[in-house]
Amino acid sequence: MYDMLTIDNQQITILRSWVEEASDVVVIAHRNADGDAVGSSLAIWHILRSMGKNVFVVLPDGCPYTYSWLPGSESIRGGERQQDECRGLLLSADLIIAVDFNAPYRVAALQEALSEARCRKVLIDHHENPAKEAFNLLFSRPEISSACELCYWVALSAWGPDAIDRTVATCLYTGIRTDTGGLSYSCNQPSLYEAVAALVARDIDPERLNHFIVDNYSVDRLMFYAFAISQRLKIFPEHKFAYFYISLDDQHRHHIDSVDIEGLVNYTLRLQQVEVGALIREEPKRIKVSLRSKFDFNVERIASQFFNGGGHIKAAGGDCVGMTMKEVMDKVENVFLSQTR
Ligand SMILES: [Mn+2]
Repeated sequence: MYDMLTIDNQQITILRSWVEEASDVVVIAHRNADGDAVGSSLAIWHILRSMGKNVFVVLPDGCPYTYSWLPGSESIRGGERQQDECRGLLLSADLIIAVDFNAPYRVAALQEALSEARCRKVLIDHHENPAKEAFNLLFSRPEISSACELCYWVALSAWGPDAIDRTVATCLYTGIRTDTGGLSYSCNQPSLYEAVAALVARDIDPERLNHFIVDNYSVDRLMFYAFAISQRLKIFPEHKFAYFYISLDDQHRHHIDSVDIEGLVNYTLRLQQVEVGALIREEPKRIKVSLRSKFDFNVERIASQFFNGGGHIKAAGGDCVGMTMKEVMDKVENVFLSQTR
């Protein structure tokens, strides 16, 4: 027997009719887009385009170069230079579909336009604690691996298997692959493997895709990781905790940008003694804190309680504004060295 993911039928009926009635649709995902954000927004874009919709993907800071090989990525709007265009698209849309984020603040500079837009807004997401008041229809499933997996089940329920062609499957597989670290976390639900099997059956060549998704480091990025691991990692074995701290200067000296730092935090969990890891990263206007955990420690709670953020039980993040790197390091140490596990 297959373990399909059940999606509420009434909600699917509403989604189908709203899409049918709309002609201009905007699909939007969070700032610092990752594979799941790019994959899920492009998948929805391809599906709606096939239906003849006038549809745009808007990402607050554009498509990260690491996913510029995904089909349709060249059409993505976003970034500093296209901000006015993105605002205009949001404000004049008939329907907005938000994927892979749970609250308007996660689209940064586009938050106001997203909130001000008067059209119907649909959320398809897997983060904890969605801002229910900001959306008219919510497919919110925190137990699901990725927005891409959820989009698969929603699209299958709404438009049937034919809506998911090889191109859509490529986008969806990419997000599932990245958000589960290659099926190594958020991977306890049988429905995940059903979705992956169905996508692989669309002839997507996962081996080849994995090279694009994973084996894409620049030399600078690899050398930066070597530097970070040898010079910017603090380990507290007695507290089962470790963290990286990366300044803007570190980033400039190694010629890397924020996309290149994604994933560094996961190296903390590679340590046998470590059960919770963090990455503190300086950005021009804030200091970002990313958190990861093994087993049952809830970093989502820590992110929302101490760092104005949120996310998932085992992967979450937030930030500190108006604090120095040293102050954030002290705060992180205070928070985690006092937690019992
Ligand atoms: Mn995601």
